[in-house]
Amino acid sequence: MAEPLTGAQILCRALLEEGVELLFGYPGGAIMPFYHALPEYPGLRHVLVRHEQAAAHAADGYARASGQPGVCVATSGPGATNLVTGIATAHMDNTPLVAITGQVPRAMIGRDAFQETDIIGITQPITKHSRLVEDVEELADAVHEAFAVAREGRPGPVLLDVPKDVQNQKAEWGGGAEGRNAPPFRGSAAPPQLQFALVEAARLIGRAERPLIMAGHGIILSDAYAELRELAERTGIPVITTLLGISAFPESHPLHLGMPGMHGEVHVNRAIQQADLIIGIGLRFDDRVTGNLAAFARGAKVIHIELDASEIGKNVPVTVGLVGDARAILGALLEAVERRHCDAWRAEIESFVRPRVESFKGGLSPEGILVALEEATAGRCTIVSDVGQHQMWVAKLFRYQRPNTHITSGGLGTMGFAVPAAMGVALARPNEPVWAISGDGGFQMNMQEIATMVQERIPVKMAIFNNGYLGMVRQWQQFFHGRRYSATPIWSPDYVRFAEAYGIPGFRVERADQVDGVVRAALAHDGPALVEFLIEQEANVFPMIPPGASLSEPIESEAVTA
Ligand SMILES: Cc1ncc(C[n+]2csc(CCOP(=O)(O)OP(=O)(O)O)c2C)c(N)n1
Repeated sequence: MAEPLTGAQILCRALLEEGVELLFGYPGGAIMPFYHALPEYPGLRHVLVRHEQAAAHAADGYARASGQPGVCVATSGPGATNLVTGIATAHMDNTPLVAITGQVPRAMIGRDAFQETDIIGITQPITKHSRLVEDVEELADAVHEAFAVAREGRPGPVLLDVPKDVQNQKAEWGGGAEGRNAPPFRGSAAPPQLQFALVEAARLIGRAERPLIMAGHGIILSDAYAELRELAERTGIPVITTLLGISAFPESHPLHLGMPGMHGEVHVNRAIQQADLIIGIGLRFDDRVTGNLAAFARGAKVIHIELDASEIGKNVPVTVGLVGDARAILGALLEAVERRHCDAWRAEIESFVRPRVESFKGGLSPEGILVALEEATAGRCTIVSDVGQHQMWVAKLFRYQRPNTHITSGGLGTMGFAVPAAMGVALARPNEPVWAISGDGGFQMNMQEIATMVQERIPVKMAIFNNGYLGMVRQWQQFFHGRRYSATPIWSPDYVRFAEAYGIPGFRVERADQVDGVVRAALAHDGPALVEFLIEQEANVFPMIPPGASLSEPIESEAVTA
């Protein structure tokens, strides 16, 4: 006979049935029954964060690194609203996430009860689905539905709002979520009706003189590395990786070109502008990639491979749209594509390459730091970056060789993401170092999470690129606001003493000759460690496409503002 359980117990069991092992959360009044039940389920490890935003980012990092949905938990009202930035971040970058919030008891909903917010209403535009669980009888199914929706198709966040009295309500446990543990991030195989489009795409690929592949996050989400590589090698077509596509293709490969868009390399953007065919795979051609749309790749036909049909033709006109899972579509496309090469076109692109503009006048350069990191780890690490100038340096200067080893908030551009997300990544990847690289601004947004790392023994290595400014905004002020540095100089605490206060090693690096030793010392420490790099204050990220300009109009040096 089925045993009666409380809603809270049913919630825990349903999570276990979904294969959940890890939750990031923070308790409070409306979620207390759930926290009361939790110790009865030791298979569910709970990581107590210091701010609910960090719970959502940590769950996001865990999901991106493991391929399994991340789970975060918060109480009603302020706990739930603190999750919002993390949920929106996951939504923009298609991370499967299940957020569970406590809600005031059903009878009090709509009465402005203590800590009541309409979190369903708030999160509807930033989730795939948000659901108020109105009765304990619905709870197990609601959990299974949440995981299915978070995983299926284009992944994303789902929120379950569970009133406190539903958590206390009793019901008989029926269990049984058979068949719901579907493998993550997989689409279905290309259906036969795509055949015509595949033939047309293969014909365009065979005939193009200046073709390019633009690989986005979809390659990582669908695990299509091998297929992408095969397509590139069979055709000789150079591969561009977008910010979220970084690490979808080995950077040492002779066909890898680099990153496109606002801070993309000049030769990459020029190649786009001269291309006669762009094969876009698992990307949405967002404005940071295309620059001024009207002037984007005017001479190119576009083949767009995308899981989400609504993306096809949303931003750029598409000649052939192939809707489906990138891996399945590429597999089918490979059957139709013939071997060719693109030697003349590659030589032409090679002639576009410019020497890297270093805006460092002898100070500590990000390039030196990232090279040291690469050497000290032999490339075996995952890097989680925050948002700003350092994010662009981390994207462009580390040579990613292994799949899915670069993690960042690409779509929402959420400062404060790196430190908590890296906790989730480190728990998903216990056998390799995980570095969170932040600016001095973004680091201060979630640096409280060091306490979580210490309490939970999460060995994240944290690097702060300290330039004393909200650097990326300062750069825009320098170029587009006549150097009026309004609200961008930012004070920091003494990070070495700050680390000490948390009982972790802290290092300050001021000169290039200290970099290597400190990086190795931080890596050698068995636990979290903090390294502050004092980089040049007014260094800029080049090249830069001014807002509204086309990819053909890069700013390549300081000369413009001199
Ligand atoms: C939560 C949030 N607030 C504001 C911004 C706008 N913003 C983008 S980059 C940036 C500056 C980042 O400064 P810092 O963290 O010091 O990194 P740096 O650019 O100096 O490398 C700001 C304020 C943002 N992206 N996210």
